[in-house]
Amino acid sequence: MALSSFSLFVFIHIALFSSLCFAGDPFVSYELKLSYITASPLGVPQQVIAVNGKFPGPLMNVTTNNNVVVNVWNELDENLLMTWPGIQMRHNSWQDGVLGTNCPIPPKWNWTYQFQVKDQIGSFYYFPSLNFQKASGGFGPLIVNNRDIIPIPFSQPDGDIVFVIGDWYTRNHTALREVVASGKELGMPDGVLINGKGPYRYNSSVPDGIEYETINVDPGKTYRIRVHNVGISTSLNFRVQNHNLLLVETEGYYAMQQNYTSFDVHVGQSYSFLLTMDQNASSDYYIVASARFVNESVWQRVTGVAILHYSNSKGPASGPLPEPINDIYNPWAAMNQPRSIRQNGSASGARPNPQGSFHYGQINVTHTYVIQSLPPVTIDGKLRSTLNGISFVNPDTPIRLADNYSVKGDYKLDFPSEPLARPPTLDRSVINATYKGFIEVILQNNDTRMQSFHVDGYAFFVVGMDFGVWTENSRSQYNKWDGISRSTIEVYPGGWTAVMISLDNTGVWNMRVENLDRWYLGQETYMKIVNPEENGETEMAMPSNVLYCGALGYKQKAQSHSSATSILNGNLKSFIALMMVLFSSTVFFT
Ligand SMILES: *[C@@H]1O[C@H](CO)[C@@H](O)[C@H](O)[C@H]1NC(C)=O
Ligand SMILES: *[C@@H]1O[C@H](CO)[C@@H](O)[C@H](O)[C@H]1NC(C)=O
Ligand SMILES: *[C@@H]1O[C@H](CO)[C@@H](O)[C@H](O)[C@H]1NC(C)=O
Ligand SMILES: *[C@@H]1O[C@H](CO)[C@@H](O)[C@H](O)[C@H]1NC(C)=O
Ligand SMILES: *[C@@H]1O[C@H](CO)[C@@H](O)[C@H](O)[C@H]1NC(C)=O
Ligand SMILES: *[C@@H]1O[C@H](CO)[C@@H](O)[C@H](O)[C@H]1NC(C)=O
Ligand SMILES: *[C@@H]1O[C@H](CO)[C@@H](O)[C@H](O)[C@H]1NC(C)=O
Ligand SMILES: *[C@@H]1O[C@H](CO)[C@@H](O)[C@H](O)[C@H]1NC(C)=O
Ligand SMILES: *[C@@H]1O[C@H](CO)[C@@H](O)[C@H](O)[C@H]1NC(C)=O
Ligand SMILES: *[C@@H]1O[C@H](CO)[C@@H](O)[C@H](O)[C@H]1NC(C)=O
Ligand SMILES: *[C@@H]1O[C@H](CO)[C@@H](O)[C@H](O)[C@H]1NC(C)=O
Ligand SMILES: CC(=O)N[C@H]1CO[C@H](CO)[C@@H](O)[C@@H]1O
Repeated sequence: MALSSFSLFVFIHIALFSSLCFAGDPFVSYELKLSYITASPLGVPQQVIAVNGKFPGPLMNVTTNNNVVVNVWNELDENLLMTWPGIQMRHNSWQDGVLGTNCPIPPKWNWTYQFQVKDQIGSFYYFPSLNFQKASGGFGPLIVNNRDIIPIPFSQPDGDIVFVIGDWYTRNHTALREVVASGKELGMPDGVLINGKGPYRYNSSVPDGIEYETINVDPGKTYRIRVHNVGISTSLNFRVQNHNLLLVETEGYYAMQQNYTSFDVHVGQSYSFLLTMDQNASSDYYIVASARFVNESVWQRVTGVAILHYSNSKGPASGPLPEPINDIYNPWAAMNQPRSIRQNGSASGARPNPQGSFHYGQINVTHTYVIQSLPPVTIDGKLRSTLNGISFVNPDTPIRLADNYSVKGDYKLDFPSEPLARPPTLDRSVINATYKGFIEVILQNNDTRMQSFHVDGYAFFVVGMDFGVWTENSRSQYNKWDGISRSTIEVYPGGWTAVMISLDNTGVWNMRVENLDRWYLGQETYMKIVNPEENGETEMAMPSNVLYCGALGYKQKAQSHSSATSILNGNLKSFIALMMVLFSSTVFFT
């Protein structure tokens, strides 16, 4: 009793103190505990990573400009970092949760992230970024709602339904990462999960007794469905039998609304669609997420099936699954789908002004980067994957921490602007990007598989996509008017995608191939963006709870979890420290 009221007292003071930095926007708090559970999503018992005992993890449901405080507890037996792709963390890469920005949270420790979802709306997810853990779970959805005063470009839906989909193996993440590290391909997944559950038994090829997802709906209503591909490496075609998917949002930006009968969701991507219950409910309907851009007759088991159940349904779904668009052997036709996604420039985004008021097509490019993926190669006797011939090695000390304490030789600012004519190497090369620059990034996929490319801290404009090798002439086909903004984009094998990024967010930002097997082998780098002028638009200060590691590991104090007394002592110490800070800042400002 005394302890909890004391903790509350401390918490209020922390909130007060923090609000000095965060201009009065509301705080929302979450506790996320990551632990192992045994689950059998495909009928085979296996080790799964749960969040607060749930798989997938709970929804984080926040609103534009909220200050989000997330206390992450690592109850695993290995290091952990939680990352939030698409959340832009303005000037605050300290909270991004990847090895170049944060020291890992050791087993049995907790660490509190604090970030503002400044000027953002949309559908996102969180996941553990280290050690291939995402292959065992630890992920969950994150929604940033619009503020009440900001209109949305469609009628208020009758409900909100999240689909967390992804390929899945019955082997655990330690087994899978050993396969990848030993230089082998993972091979065909064992299935696709929808919200952590296996396929409905649509025919006898599906084993009996698997738990499947059922979505209950009412006839005539329209729901906003949010679809996230949290899988390892498989592109998925998502479709709902007899229903259209009206695309409305890609990773935080409103798209021109268009109907699709099925939609390709690549690894790491998020979309919102409106789904209208306009059928006669003669039966339930299948919801399908099936492997794409593979030999689908061989990969048949890599299919997730859930059930859409109208409250007036007259019986179970039966018969064959709805077909995906039959164009995989004509990839040019398949590429028409991502090319058809356009930004709705007249819709309000997170702010009342229209999303399209920033005319990116008229801004002069300050630098062009051509970033090429190649199939994995052997470097120093180990299989590694590369970008521009460099297989990234994470610095021992996170980059901005190393900068702050003048740690030498931690990383290099020499990531090349185009592929190098030299043998592939392992290196710590980071892009030296220019603050306020406007860059063009060409992603050239010379690997044999579909890849998703992701940038932390930013959304980029997707301006072009085609097959073959990009040349300067390719610019003539760029979309300079209504290219969609987003943070994760597919790059077709044997093709390229061009994006433009306005470098207005200081910090160190991860750029990676989201396909976990390739990322794990080094297909990533960082952009370092520093404002050379101290004009207030600089990075946020390092957080007071920053973890130290690498060359600065000696500075890290042990975290005590032994007894209530030591927690009380810890709180007492931080309370006194906070009072001192409050006191001194009061003195300073008055
Ligand atoms: C999420 O928050 C929004 C706005 O506060 C609310 O309307 C909605 O019901 C919440 N969703 C869930 C699933 O809690
Ligand atoms: C760990 O959790 C405790 C209890 O909620 C909290 O007081 C403490 O600040 C957390 N530690 C870190 C490093 O965030
Ligand atoms: C674009 O947004 C406007 C403003 O909210 C909306 O009225 C319009 O229907 C949207 N257009 C499309 C094609 O989505
Ligand atoms: C993970 O997989 C490995 C290899 O199959 C196995 O030895 C290990 O017991 C598994 N771990 C757990 C906790 O299931
Ligand atoms: C999308 O399809 C639905 C029927 O499922 C229809 O009512 C709606 O008008 C279509 N919208 C557009 C923009 O084509
Ligand atoms: C419901 O619609 C299906 C086609 O979508 C049709 O085959 C069936 O006859 C309809 N059933 C009723 C009861 O109207
Ligand atoms: C898909 O695999 C089957 C079985 O191995 C093979 O017969 C077929 O030719 C393959 N299709 C393509 C397009 O590669
Ligand atoms: C099960 O369904 C799949 C896809 O709809 C089909 O290819 C396969 O032949 C079916 N298998 C059986 C045993 O009916
Ligand atoms: C872009 O560059 C062109 C030619 O180099 C120049 O004339 C123009 O003023 C520049 N535009 C802007 C907005 O800086
Ligand atoms: C990084 O770029 C800045 C200019 O933007 C330049 O002053 C600095 O020397 C560069 N650093 C390195 C190591 O190339
Ligand atoms: C190091 O971090 C502290 C606290 O954030 C800050 O005051 C100081 O300016 C930083 N020093 C450098 C060299 O970045
Ligand atoms: C899959 C792919 O794009 N392969 C290409 C890689 O680049 C060489 C030449 O640079 C092409 O010949 C391959 O077709």
